[in-house]
Amino acid sequence: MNPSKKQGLLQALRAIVGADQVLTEGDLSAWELDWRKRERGQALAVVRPANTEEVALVVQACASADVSIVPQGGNTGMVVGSTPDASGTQVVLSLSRMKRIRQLDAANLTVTVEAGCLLQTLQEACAAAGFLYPLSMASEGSCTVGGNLGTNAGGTQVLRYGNTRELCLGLEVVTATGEVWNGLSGLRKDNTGYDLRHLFIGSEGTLGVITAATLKLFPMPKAMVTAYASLPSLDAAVQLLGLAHQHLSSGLTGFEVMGSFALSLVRKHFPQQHVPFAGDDAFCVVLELSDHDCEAHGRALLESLLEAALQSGCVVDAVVAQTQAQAQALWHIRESIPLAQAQEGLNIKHDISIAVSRIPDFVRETDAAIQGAFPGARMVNYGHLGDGNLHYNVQAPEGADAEAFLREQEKPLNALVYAQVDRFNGSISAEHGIGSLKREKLAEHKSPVALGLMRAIKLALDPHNHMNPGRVLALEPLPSKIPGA
Ligand code: FAD
Ligand code: 2HG
Ligand code: ZN
Repeated sequence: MNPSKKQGLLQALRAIVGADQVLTEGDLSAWELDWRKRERGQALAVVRPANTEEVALVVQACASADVSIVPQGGNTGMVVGSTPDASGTQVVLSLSRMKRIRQLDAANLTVTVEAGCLLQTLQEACAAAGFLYPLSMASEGSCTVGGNLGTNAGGTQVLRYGNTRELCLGLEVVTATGEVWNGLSGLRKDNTGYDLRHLFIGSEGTLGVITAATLKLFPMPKAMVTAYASLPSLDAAVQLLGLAHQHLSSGLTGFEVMGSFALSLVRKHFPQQHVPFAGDDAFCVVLELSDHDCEAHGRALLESLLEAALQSGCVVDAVVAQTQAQAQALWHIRESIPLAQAQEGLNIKHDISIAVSRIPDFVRETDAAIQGAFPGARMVNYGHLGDGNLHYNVQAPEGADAEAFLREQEKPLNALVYAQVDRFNGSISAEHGIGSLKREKLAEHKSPVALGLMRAIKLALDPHNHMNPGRVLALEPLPSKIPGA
């Protein structure tokens, strides 16, 4: 980029947000390096606006200078979508200063919040007012509402409350041309044409910048009871899930499965945690029941489920947390798996979804194929079984150079896994999105008609490809018309 043009843009950005909110020097790795340490980029600048008007002016200034923007929240994404490329020509637009909770409307059961608010801060504010904002995931202390919306994040409560898309009633967005669209109506019914919010949710910053959202709240359950069970197989976990639906109905708010190798990584890297059932059982499950009556009622329901499961043989052993601290410790085991994987070294992730009923066959077949083709590859299998969403991850063989393993084996290994996902009619991205890591895979696994429609939407909303270019879609060659038109 021509230096005087660059200086001109930096000057304009400083005038909009203040000189101290335009970062160009020092260690910018918090913004330039992705969470998984897969790629390090270089930003032209990190810009931190304070409000929606400033975001609009920043977008306008970048558009005039023909400079692209990478919206960023907590930078906890898993698919390299929130960091700049290595060109030094992209502006990282960090929403971290826009964290106000604008309004909690108790009668409407909604909260309107700015995009940079941390998920945990939102949960806590809602809880203090007696409401539940149910989105929950291990990154909640660092990820933001805008990032949750940008990726349509899932987490551990989806089987009862849905993913972020289902929790969102309205958005405020700065478009690629710098206009502000205020769609923060908070209405549960509004059939006035195309529902624009759904275009921006899950668009990973490629269509515009989400600056605020109106989200659904729920009454806070009287009690949440957590159990932890060990099981002989994944088939048994699916059987337990069926029993849990029958016994607990809509009270079932969490059902997470964890393979024994995934748990061994938690034991290895976080020895201070007590991980129950260290034996040979193949899988463990964390189950959560939310009860609107009382704790004793919830506990009795969960215990009767586990009794039935022990009798049927799908559960080998189980504990029910007796205190909130015990419940947290059990959840903490599950939530520590991504961190334990990171400690173990670079790894390959497959965030896939498959019909729950077909998951055991998928895993049996795919495990065998991987062991045949990549001897010693270590399967880190866990995830949101209640949603049919597995984190079917792979760690390099014990003692191997993980970087070399990824360099040489990631492509063929992904090809094997995603061919299996196709065979089982699944999805190659259940909750993390596409970013740049899965962009080529999307082109291989999505239908040409769907890809053509997605490109048409991108070009209509962001004709100059300024918004997070290179994420989700490759725009070359440009489609000449909507397929079938
Ligand atoms: P970022 O990483 O900053 O951005 C993610 C994407 O959204 C990027 O494409 C970015 O450009 C875009 N974006 C960010 N803000 C905006 C905005 N305001 N407007 C438009 N686009 C925007 N994910 C799950 O779904 N379920 C899980 O259970 C889960 N668990 C996790 C556990 C750990 C330990 C970690 C590290 C991550 C986990 N994630 C999970 C992934 C990640 O936390 C989520 O995707 C989260 O929603 C990202 O939020 P963020 O603020 O960090 O977004
Ligand atoms: C989780 O469910 C996250 O813990 C992260 O989605 C998954 O690290 C992963 O593969
Ligand atoms: Zn997950």
